[in-house]
Amino acid sequence: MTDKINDLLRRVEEFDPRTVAEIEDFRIKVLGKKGELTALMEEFKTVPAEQKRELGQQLNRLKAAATERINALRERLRDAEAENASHIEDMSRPGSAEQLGSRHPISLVRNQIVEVFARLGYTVAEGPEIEDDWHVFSALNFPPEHPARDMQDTFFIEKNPDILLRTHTSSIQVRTMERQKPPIRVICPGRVFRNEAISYRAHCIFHQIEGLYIDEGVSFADLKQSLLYFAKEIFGEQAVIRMRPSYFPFTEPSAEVDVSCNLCGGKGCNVCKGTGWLEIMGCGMVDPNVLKANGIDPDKYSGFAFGMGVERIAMLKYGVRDLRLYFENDVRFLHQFDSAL
Ligand code: 2U9
Repeated sequence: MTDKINDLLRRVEEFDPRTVAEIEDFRIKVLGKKGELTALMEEFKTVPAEQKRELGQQLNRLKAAATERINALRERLRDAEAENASHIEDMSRPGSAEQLGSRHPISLVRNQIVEVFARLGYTVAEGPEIEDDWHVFSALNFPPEHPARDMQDTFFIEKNPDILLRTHTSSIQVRTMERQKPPIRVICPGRVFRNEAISYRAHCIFHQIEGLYIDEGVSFADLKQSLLYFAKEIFGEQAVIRMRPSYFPFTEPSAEVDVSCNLCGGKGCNVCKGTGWLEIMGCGMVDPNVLKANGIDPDKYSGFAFGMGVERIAMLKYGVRDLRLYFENDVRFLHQFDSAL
């Protein structure tokens, strides 16, 4: 009987099927109800008691080896057959296109704005989103009772009200002045946080780009010409700008900047609310108090600064009516900007 067991074991080990069906035939022939192993089991019942232990172990080993080999062969062939099947499918079928991602419109516009100022000699600076009172308010000439310092407007860290989420990227310029002597020419993009109700025109998180230029003899005319260049680069050669007097704690004099409405060419439409102008940013000459607070002599140096919301510029450039679309990340919205730039 040992010879029969060894013979079957050898055939199991040498079994080399080409198809899954061949394996199934072999399985039935060896392990099936009328198979060779079942026959050996029957024969085992008739062997003398003193041989039972040894032959029983041999039969168990044979059964385990046959089951294991059949399962392993079946798995290997199934994988191979599945692979072959996919190769012999309709060869003329078009391939499946890779789903390409696209840059977020806010990144596109941010990069474009940064590039415009890079051409004017500005370098990019970045800074922390979690800031302290000095870099966001005090160094920028905000009086102690200014409303921006209020819990209503700014996210403070509860345990330490000196720590807060920056409400503007001006803190980056303050940090630049700590590191660098004039001439300074930096462009500062980043996320900012304000405690505001979310609507079609406001969000508690948005993106700003601010610029700062400090040197001897920097004038308001330099500011005006730089911003006109910016407007033409972003909104087109036909764009013109106008400035309206305004107020910010960190600049004096200060102005709000409008660009001529792209849609109606300045005639007046529903986007520009009949005025022919769209507000794009704020700016001004850096307040001497700010220069002084940051260790720069206001009698020797002067400078200008400007700030804009990237979402707003992107809305005006692409005619997006609801700012919340930028945060929802619906691919049907995002993919429209694939080839926009
Ligand atoms: C320093 C000195 C001056 C940055 C400036 C503005 C005007 C401005 C707003 C536009 C829309 C912010 O996103 S917004 O809400 N910004 O109007 N920002 S001047 O002035 C600075 C910055 C840093 C040291």
